[in-house]
Amino acid sequence: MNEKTLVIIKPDGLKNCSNIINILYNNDLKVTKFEVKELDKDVLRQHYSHLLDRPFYGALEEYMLSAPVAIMVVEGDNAVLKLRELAGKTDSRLAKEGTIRNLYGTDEMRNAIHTSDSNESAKEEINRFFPSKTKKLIPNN
Ligand code: IDP
Ligand code: MG
Repeated sequence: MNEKTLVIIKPDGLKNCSNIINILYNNDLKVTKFEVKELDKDVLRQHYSHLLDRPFYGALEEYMLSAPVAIMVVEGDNAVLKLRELAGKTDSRLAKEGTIRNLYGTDEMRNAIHTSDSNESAKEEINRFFPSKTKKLIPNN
């Protein structure tokens, strides 16, 4: 089934962005939206709301705001799960050989890439980072 997922090439991954995109295309996935920008504290707090009370959140925030990131919508058959597999385990040192985190990450925090963990979070994350124009026109009430 064709799916969309949200990928963030993290600050430490950006220098390998073209290699990472090659991996996606070699796995029958394509990039349909792409933006390079610096994140801010507010959007990061939303994105990592499940980690706010963890002791490492401060370090994670510092890392994620340390340099620009590339935010992408990636599409293809089974894209959500495929990306999780291509990314590898959260801790880059434990990620399988050939996965993006194994190739380009360093440890449990600096792991080169974020990918949505379900279809539901993919939808939420895509809306967060690429809000649709029509949505913006609807006034708050
Ligand atoms: P995921 O990115 O594999 O889905 P999550 O548990 O959702 O993993 O964590 C989000 C991000 O927070 C990770 O990708 C990593 O950058 C960071 N992180 C997770 N666990 C730790 C930790 O124990 N120490 C430092 N950073 C962590
Ligand atoms: Mg996660």
